[in-house]
Amino acid sequence: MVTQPVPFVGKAGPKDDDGSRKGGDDANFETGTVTKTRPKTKRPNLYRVLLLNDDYTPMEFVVLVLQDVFNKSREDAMRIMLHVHQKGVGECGVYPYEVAETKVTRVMDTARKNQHPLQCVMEKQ
Ligand code: TYC
Repeated sequence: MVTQPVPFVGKAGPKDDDGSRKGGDDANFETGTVTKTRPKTKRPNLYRVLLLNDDYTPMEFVVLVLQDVFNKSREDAMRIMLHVHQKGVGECGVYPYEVAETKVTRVMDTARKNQHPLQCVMEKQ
């Protein structure tokens, strides 16, 4: 685990389940400095995966892709497909970079194999 020293700022910061403050106090008696050490957690950048409308891909194919690649229920898949059909673009989900990239690739690969022009893109949220 990577840790980073953070200035001790009194009664602030996140609590553990038992209500106590996270991390222990690390006193440096040479400098008289008190720091807290906490695990360095990074929130991943998130990406929206979008489907684009076209005039040729069958509705049923789009619904099956949404169920298979994005784990949507039949009802949600139908709703998203109709939204894309009517508005031109729609969100299938929001994921960390590599997950989003894999889903885009799966959609594009299955569309190409079935000779449909369906387009799927990702954008930073
Ligand atoms: N517009 C297509 C049709 O009428 C259906 C469709 C929906 C295509 C969503 C792509 O992302 C899409 N057959």
